[in-house]
Amino acid sequence: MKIAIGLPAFNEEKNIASIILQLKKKYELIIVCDDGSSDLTSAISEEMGAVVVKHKKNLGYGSAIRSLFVKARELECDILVTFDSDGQHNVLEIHDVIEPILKNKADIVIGSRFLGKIEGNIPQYRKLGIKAITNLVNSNTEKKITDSQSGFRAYNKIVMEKIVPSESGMGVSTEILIKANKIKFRISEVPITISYEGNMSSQKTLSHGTSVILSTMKFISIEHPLKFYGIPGSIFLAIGLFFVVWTLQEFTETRRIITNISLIAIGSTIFGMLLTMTSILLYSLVSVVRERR
Ligand SMILES: Nc1nc2c(ncn2[C@@H]2O[C@H](COP(=O)(O)OP(=O)(O)O)[C@@H](O)[C@H]2O)c(=O)[nH]1
Ligand SMILES: [Mg+2]
Repeated sequence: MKIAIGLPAFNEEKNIASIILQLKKKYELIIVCDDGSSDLTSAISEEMGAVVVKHKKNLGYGSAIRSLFVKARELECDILVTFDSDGQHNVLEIHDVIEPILKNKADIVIGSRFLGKIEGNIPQYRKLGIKAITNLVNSNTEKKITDSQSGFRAYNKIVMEKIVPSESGMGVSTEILIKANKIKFRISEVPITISYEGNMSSQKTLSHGTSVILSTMKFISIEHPLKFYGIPGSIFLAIGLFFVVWTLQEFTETRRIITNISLIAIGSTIFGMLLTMTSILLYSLVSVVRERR
């Protein structure tokens, strides 16, 4: 089994050397994706014997994951482990994360922070955000998981061949899970410890969170357009219809049109029609695209 450890890295000159040093003791192949860092991240990584994929500009975490997939495939790896390069993960736990794949019990393994131990303080809002996103993902996948946002994961060869990540940002983590669910890949979780000691967590939590939620909704809406747009569409149409009938009834009785009620009738009907049309259009579009693949 050829195992690659893939490190997405953006300006990690402070941490990357010690991580590669620890990794090198156990794993031969380390792939670093330097995502347009302005510091010595790639120089240090090359010096320490890692394979380095460089992006000229900062393209985002998802683009880095994609480049790691491409490189690992090119090097014909059997397993790719993605591992954060900021020192929050524990090298000794890679063993646990790849084990289900080695035993052929899973295709994707997620190292879950919520099954394991959290060292230091994970900000509360952040925890809530991760849980909310995970619930959103779970509502659309068969396998229920606890940590959809963990960057510590292992993928087997078939996953690397079948899934091409397209999200450039942090949304990639949910994108992969939603796509994996569709192809019926086996996903399992193992506990990992995560360190929030020191200032290791990124500052951009709110914009990260929003972009992850938006991209998750995008993938879910593409997977289930009828459910996602069709059901709300029908609800608005039903409400619209109810108010239309009400308006007409009032009109026949009093010969007057009550503005509020008729406005709700019109608004809700139009909105319902838009949503219903969106669901049908998207459904047909997705079917056509699928047939062509
Ligand atoms: N390629 C790439 N990696 C990034 C970017 N931002 C963060 N990372 C890496 O992704 C990993 C996790 O990022 P981090 O900001 O620590 O997320 P957190 O652990 O969820 O707070 C680290 O290894 C970072 O170096 C980015 O813009 N591009
Ligand atoms: Mg981090």
